[in-house]
Amino acid sequence: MLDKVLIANRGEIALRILRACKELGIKTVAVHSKADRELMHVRLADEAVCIGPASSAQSYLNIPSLISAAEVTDASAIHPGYGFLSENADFAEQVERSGFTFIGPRAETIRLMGDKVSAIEAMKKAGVPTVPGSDGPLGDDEGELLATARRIGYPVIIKAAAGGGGRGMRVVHTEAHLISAVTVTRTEAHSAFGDGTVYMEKFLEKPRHVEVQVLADSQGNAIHLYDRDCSLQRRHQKVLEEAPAPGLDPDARAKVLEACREACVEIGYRGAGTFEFLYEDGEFFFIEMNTRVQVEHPVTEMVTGVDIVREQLRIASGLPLSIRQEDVELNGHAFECRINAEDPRTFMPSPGKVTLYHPPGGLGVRMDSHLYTGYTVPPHYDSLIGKLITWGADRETSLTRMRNALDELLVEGIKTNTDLHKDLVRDGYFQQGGVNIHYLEKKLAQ
Ligand code: MV4
Repeated sequence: MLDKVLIANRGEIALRILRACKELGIKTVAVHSKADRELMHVRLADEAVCIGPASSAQSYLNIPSLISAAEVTDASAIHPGYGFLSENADFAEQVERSGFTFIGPRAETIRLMGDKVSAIEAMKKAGVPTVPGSDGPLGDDEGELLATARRIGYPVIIKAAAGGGGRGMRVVHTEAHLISAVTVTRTEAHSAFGDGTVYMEKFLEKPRHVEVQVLADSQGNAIHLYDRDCSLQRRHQKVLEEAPAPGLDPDARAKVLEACREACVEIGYRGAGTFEFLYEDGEFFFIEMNTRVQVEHPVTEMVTGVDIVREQLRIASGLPLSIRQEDVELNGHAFECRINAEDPRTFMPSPGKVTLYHPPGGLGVRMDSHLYTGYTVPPHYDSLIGKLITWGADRETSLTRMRNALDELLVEGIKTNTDLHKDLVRDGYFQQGGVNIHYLEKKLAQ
């Protein structure tokens, strides 16, 4: 087992990783910016190193600082968490070249999935269903572009290969707008990502966002941990997630879960990963793969009993997965509400001092948060201050627990989106299950 892990992140996920390390008897190093001295995991870690000023670019994204911190503390591995450098192949490579273990997939796998065109190609080859689209990157020939779009059928969407997570996309409804859309998306992609490669897909108008959690060890074993529905989002930021995804077509679901598992084996995947799909009219369409632990991983943990961060640490230690696919049992239903420090009307970040923090409790209630009364939420980072997760034997029980837990949650001194969640968990359409990716923004517009 790894001896000492440096946690290259902050906030709730740093605390989540610290807890998993402690359970496994792994020593911990917290790294923090000057603005993050008061973080809960910094207090709880065996060692703490200040890695730079408040700005992320000079601290949590500063590769030389992080590697120096690993050197001075003699850490054996680095856990990147989510966001920041978690999907940066160069970082993974430099960590490994400096003699540390990167807790995640191989750098080449991160690179393969970071390029959406190569990710789709790899998945197609491995038998994962993809969106009808261009076979690879788009060229410059206008006649070919028009022919490709005509074959796919309008509407189509032009996406940047280096994009993902909603960045660098453009929907085209008619032939008249195709060429300019390709040109503009290409130019934007070039300036935003330094890579003007673009591709084309059929634009699905009312899909759900359904994703599949996987784990793979370095012995060539891979398992899936079923699915999550993350359709409730605003501006590509997920708001409320659940596991399993409700009301999926059973046959299509069984096939896609097994296809994801097999794809992991085929591409030699290692670590935790997520296959992102659009789900429409009973069909799954792969769009992207995430090579990190995700914010919403707890809902999967609650319905499978598998500790995903613990498995990441075991895999990085060279140990096999602690569970076989036949032994993964889906049990009950879980929801996660992302609690953000933000203005409920404008969604602008609302940092400041927390004058009272009272987390909810009880059976089937989990609060993953670094908050405490007296903590000051700094203005420099993401506004996520906690994740409220509930479990129940069925969806309705889990949702009832979430309603009650939200009523118990007290965060005073700063503005939060708790009222939005209280409204959502009482929304009739949401209660039925299976709303599409546009539902929340439509509801908010009313
Ligand atoms: C799409 C799509 C419809 N058709 N691709 C946005 C984020 C990025 N991961 C992919 N996205 C989309 N790709 C095709 N072919 C609609 C979206 C999309 C979306 C997807 C998932 C969750 C929320 C979304 C919100 C708007 C658009």
